[in-house]
Amino acid sequence: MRELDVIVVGAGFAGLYALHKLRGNGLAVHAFEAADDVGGVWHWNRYPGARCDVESLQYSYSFDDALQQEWVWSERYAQQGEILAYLQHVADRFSLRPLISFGTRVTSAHFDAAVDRWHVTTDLGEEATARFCVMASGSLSASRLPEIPGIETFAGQILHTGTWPPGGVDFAGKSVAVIGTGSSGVQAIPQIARSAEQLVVLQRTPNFVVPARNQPLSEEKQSAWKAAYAEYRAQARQVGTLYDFNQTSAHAVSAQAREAEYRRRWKLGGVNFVHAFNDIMTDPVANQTAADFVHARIREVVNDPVTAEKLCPRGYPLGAKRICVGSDYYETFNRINVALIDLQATPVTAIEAKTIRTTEAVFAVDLIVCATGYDALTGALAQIDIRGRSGTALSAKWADGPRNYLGLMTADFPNMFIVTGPGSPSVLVNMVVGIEQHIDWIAACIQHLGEAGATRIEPEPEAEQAWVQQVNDAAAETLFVQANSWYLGANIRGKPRVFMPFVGGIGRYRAICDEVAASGYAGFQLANGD
Ligand code: N01
Repeated sequence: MRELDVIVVGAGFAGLYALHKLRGNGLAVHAFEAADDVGGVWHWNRYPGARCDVESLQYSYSFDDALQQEWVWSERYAQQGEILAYLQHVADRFSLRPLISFGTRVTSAHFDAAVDRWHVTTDLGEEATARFCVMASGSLSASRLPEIPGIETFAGQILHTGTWPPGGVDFAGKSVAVIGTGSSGVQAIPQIARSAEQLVVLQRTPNFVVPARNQPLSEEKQSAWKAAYAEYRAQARQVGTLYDFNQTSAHAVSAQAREAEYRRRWKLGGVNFVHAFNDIMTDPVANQTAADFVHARIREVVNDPVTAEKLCPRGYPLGAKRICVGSDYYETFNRINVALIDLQATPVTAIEAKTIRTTEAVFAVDLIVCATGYDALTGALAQIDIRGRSGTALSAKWADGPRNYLGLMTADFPNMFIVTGPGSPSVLVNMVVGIEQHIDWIAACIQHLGEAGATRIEPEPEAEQAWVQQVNDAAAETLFVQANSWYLGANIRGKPRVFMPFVGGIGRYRAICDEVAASGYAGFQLANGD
């Protein structure tokens, strides 16, 4: 049995940095990773078109200046393969592979209060114990297949974008159905349409899709950015991703000026569009001006007016479901080999052998691609039998929502840290910035415990309660809560409806976490079990 200081679950962006940082602090650390290589979501999400929608120069580690200076990105938004190559490079450059058991899924983690240690088991029957557990198991890593009548009897191949086969898929000559039009579907649909014979897109809810305007990254842009990296990274620590944040209200300018600003951002491409005015995510009327602008662009691009109307999102604010960034997304619906089915108007009634039947039509299909998303933020943890000090399962404790303090820890589960999980800015900010902030905080916390002679740290229930309230209050001030999104757990039947990420921003969140640490870990109980 391995006897460690820290067990890390997962070897994606978070797990790799945790290994590097904690080993650097002199700790015996080891990671278990279900995949056969590093990469996390960038290992699994190999679907055609998969790329990041945060710019490459920002979606990368900042902890090592030589790394950020030497690594060369080829495009404005890196493709999955390039991000995976980057993470493989990081694993090799910092000699992290010997610290990882690949092809090994953690199945249980139980806290033994008699000795203040976590006891972990894996699907290969391995056992390990450690003083601390760092859950770097991903926010969007537990994929989910849709509940559609008869899908289990489909005679063709069923794929999920989040568990794509490593060898790729040949769509030539095939009739393909894509279910789901979130970020993954929006990226995959144009690519699949180019190679498949026929593509039918089954859309339940249209999303707002802004153009990516991806392009090769010029040497000049890359050099200029790298020369100013110190300054840019410092800014990113306060805002997550550097966008052009307009501090003006959408109401403060004329209709023409508003339109001009939306047009300017639409032309530049990317998530920057959402920051055109400072009240888009808080004021429904301001939000509607942005939504109207997108509707007009959809009608402009899509030739068939009926299809265009089906693609126009309605009934929820722009940005309240994660905005999608696409390349040729709306244009794809002008292709003669692509059909769009509005599942709200004409739901699927049956899937039989190799056909999909809706209330209106029947489609012959060889292959179904499910771009149907994830059990977000809590799903990966729920797959592990995690039991705390009192023996209670984490899933039982979180039955009414993921109660936690600072998103980092949860009462009754001492010495277990959660990286970019519920209660932290997590998926609302640049994930790499959020990950580095969390790992740095965790590393400093573990060091502090050593210096203080404490063997255990755990949130106080009152601090946890207050933090959950603060996270809820922050969300309630925004339009985020007005959509049936995975942020709220609305995509999973029976999941409690709680807005999970902290919307207050990474700068404010970082300040709160730093203040807690500086005050001797206010809101936490530190104890020595000797
Ligand atoms: O998943 P999603 P995703 N029948 O949950 C539909 C990140 N990401 O994998 O909205 C029919 O967003 C569902 O419909 P509805 C990013 O944070 C980033 O696309 O529930 N349809 C929805 O359309 C993103 O937000 C990048 O009505 C069903 C879709 O499936 C997150 O991952 C790329 C259905 C699921 O969309 C998740 O994105 C990819 C059913 N039974 C992902 N069940 C980039 O960086 C679900 N749907 C660019």
